Amino acid sequence: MSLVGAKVLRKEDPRLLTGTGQFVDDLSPVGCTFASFVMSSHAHARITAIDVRDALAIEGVLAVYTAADFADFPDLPGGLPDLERPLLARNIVRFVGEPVAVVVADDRYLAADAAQAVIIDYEPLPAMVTIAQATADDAMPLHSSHGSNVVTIVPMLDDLERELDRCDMRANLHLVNQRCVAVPIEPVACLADWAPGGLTLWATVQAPHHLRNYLATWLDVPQSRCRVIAPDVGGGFGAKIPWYPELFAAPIMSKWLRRPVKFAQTRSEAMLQMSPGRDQEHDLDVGFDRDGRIKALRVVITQNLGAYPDPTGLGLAVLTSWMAAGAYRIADVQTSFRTVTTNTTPVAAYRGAGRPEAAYSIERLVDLVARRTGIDPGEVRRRNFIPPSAFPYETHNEPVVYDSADFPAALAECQRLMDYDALRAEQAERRKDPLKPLLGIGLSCWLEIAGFGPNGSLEGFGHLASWESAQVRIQPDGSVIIFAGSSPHGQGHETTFAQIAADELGISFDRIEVRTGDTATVLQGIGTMGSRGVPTSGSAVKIASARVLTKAKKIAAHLLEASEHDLEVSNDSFNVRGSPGKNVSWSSVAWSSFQPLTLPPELQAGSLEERLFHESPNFSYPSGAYGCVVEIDRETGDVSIRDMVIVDDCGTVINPLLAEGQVHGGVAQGIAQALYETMLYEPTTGQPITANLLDYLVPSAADLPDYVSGRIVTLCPNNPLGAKGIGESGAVGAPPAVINAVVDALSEFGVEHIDMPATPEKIWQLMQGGAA
Ligand code: MCN
Repeated sequence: MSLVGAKVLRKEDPRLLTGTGQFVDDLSPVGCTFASFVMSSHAHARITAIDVRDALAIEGVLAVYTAADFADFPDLPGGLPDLERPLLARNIVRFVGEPVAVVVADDRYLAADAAQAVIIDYEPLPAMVTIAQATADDAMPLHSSHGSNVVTIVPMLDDLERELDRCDMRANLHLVNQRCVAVPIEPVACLADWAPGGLTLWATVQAPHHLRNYLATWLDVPQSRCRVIAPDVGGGFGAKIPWYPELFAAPIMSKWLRRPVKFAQTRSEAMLQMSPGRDQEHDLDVGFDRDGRIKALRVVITQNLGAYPDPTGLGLAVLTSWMAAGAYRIADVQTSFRTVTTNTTPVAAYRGAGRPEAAYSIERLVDLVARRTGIDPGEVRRRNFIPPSAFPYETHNEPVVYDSADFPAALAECQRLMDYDALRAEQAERRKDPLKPLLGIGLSCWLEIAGFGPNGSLEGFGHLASWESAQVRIQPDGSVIIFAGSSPHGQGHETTFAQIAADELGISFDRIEVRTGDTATVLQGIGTMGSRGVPTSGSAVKIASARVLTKAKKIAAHLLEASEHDLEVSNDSFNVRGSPGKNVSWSSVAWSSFQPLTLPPELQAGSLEERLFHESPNFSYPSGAYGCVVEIDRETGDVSIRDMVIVDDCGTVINPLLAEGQVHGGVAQGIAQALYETMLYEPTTGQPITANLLDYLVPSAADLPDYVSGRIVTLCPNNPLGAKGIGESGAVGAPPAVINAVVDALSEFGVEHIDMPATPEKIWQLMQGGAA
């Protein structure tokens, strides 16, 4: 039986569910010290004095450092010239939470107390937290050497006015895709141990090799003496790709103090320091005919980057502009974008990273077209879909060629599962009774770009390369170790990659172990982001396993005195086809592979091992159709989701249990963005308003509905698995489905749009006739 496609339970769960996983903060080597960073309390201010004397006087405090102590080290690598992020703020602080000083003490509580005793004098400067403030004519540049808060501008080639005007109708929308924070269960943590043999850094990162490569250069040590380990990592959602100052400061402090230095962010610190995502504004114009056919689309994107441009933050608007037209064939599409610095935490990738923003805008626009033409939203989608026969489909942007999809089939399946027509009939009935809650039905036929793999796809996001590596090694007893370059933080790679290898090698799943995340054992790797684990690392595992099997068959054939072409492999052994009982076990073949006297002449000892770098010719483009049914309380504006139907297409599914889990998590985050979460700043002081989990509303399981899942499969032609990524799908597809449902419910009040999160207060105001 094939394991690819089977609901295999996760290998990693027994250790994680019994508390025997190993996270950074579980490690406490002898002599371990703790670092606590003093955070800026101002959004924008000049530092006029720092007094560390009281902090240093506390017993158990080993050192207090400020920017002056790190003067010999460059700013964090990967930044833009003139806009680099310093390790600790130098002269000016640019967001609340920016590290200004660091205390190292014998114990974490002492360190935290001593951090409070560091006295910093500030001279406040004007704070700019919104795009409008930062781009105002009289706005003070955050980085005087750059001279403007606008960092990059990519203009459109044509303003499309003629094409928009030629249409029967046109509409425009200004959409805000609000700032959300990632809130992984485990905040950022690191433990640096600079021993005589070199540096070991355990860190909560999604791309350990990437960090190792830059950290070694930055520290001016050979990579062989700089080991980065990502042990068990409790989620990241993109926010553990960026480099944080703590990851660079801890190794230096360990070297200076000759002791291990640990930093483990508190939740309050994480809310201020971990990079948030989204924070885009879109000005959208759409031209369409009376029959609902969309002819022209203009998308103007502005990205709030926060105080320092992060390499992944800079890439977000690129991805949004690539995916602007979504699942639709639109003759004329033009996009432009600019990126802007503000006095807020630096923005970076957050689950979906640029694609949820695109999906939200196009799916809101399609609903607006439906509304203006009076045609059902499902029907408008059907009339505009790229037909299945048009794939591979070249989009308005040259590098973006959609691989495969069947949008009409996904929508039909979604509507079937929702019982769409019955819902519309129920809605019509419901509207006759003003005492009943409002009923809203929302659709989202989303499409995203995943499987970051083709050359050039990650190079723009902080000088990463785009290949991914796998090394498959058969041990002398026939068990297997796979070293995978993609380092997980909750996705279940140990299980997924073992399933792929088990099928390819014919070795039992239980005899295959997957190792990740340690630069000393996994020779090279890129990382887990852009839903690339399965399409890139998974493909590498498959190809490497196949190559190992080819060699193993030669050994088996030699031992059996048979032709390798007559061998089939199953149940941990090689069997001669048509000769029952003539077989040799995998473990015998493995043992032979280390015994030169038993090998065929063309093979040497230890040859059952393959290491390869897989490069994909193109991305994968997962898609799906989501349907949401909401009820809204007429008195309070409270929204409850009655049904959430999710139909995904990720090509070949490796493990339906895990794939569904991925989607459930992503949909939860999508619902959270639509209804609950927003990172708000006070506009004049730049003080964060929602910087703790009382004010920042992460929903609990009780706030979320049960999901009804469906699936269609269009294979990805760009990798040998036929698989598309699925890790971000839910976060891409859910927000428009939910908001379309909320707007649909409110349509009887003439409402055409509501910004996320659709809080009861906003909804209530709209029901009273307030502005959208
Ligand atoms: N899978 C599958 N079949 C496919 C694709 C995926 O069965 N065709 C399953 C596999 O079990 C695989 C998992 O889904 O291990 C995710 O695979 P993939 O879509 O390739 O994504 P990555 O492994 O590259 O994971 C990255 C992606 C991203 S970008 C974010 S953000 C994210 C996510 O995955 N953050 C997560 N999922 C997360 N899950 C958890 N628990 N925590 C996070 O922080």
